[in-house]
Amino acid sequence: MKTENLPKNHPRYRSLLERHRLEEGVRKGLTSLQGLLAHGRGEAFDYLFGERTRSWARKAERAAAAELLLARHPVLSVNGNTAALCPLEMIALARALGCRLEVNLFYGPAGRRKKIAAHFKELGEELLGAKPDAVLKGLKSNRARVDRRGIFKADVVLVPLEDGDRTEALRKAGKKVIAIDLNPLSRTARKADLTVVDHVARAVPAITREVKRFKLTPTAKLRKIALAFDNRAGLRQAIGFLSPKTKGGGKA
Ligand code: PTJ
Repeated sequence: MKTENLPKNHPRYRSLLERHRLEEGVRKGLTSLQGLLAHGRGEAFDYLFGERTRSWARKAERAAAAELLLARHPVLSVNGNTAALCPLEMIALARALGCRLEVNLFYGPAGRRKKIAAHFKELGEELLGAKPDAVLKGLKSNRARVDRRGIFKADVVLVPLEDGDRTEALRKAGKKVIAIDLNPLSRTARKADLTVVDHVARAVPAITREVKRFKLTPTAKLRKIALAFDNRAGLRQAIGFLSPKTKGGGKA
């Protein structure tokens, strides 16, 4: 079915549209098949959260904006799912911050990085990472291959829909990691410095709005906001929200 033929009055229109975008992403060689499975898991969490940005996520998005504005060299990482779901939103955030986007993938084939870079170029943005020229230590996957001008040099990296290994490697390399992950129990969520437990398509524009709102905010105030943020408390809140629903079902 074409995007324009999706029934706009369908109660699950948003979800249909996203699935359609990802399907298109796979067809264009941007998104991996595994990305579809990962999205399914994310959707299940989002369903339980009522498909809206909850209070813990709003706080995390505010703190993420402060961290990104305080950073010397922030970089936003792009994978196959974000390339299909919210490329314009990722570009808008990079422009609000005046920083670069870098494609970084877990799954092959090698040509997918170039396809994602070409997709962003069509949308008016040059991505880093199509021709990686540096290696992030401690990682065996494709994700180790980074750009010297981007993730390699970054002090703060935004990693939407991530696997825990890279989060750990980035932290070991002395970088601050901001993750966007709907699963508050995931290794990424627990390993990141700051975790936004929200749908990436809502989280990225929310962070952009906060960045714009903070543009004239003094550095000292931004530091205060970033320091006051308690990642563990946010994760506990998200897990607690799920607990009555998951524990209530009788004997396992
Ligand atoms: O394009 P690649 O090769 O870099 O691969 C990207 C995926 C996402 C396939 C890869 O990184 C992967 O396998 O990730 P995981 O380990 O499945 O983790 C993805 C996490 O993102 C899971 O915890 C999901 O719950 C979560 N997630 C999925 N969809 C969304 C999401 N979080 C926020 N917004 C979503 N839309």
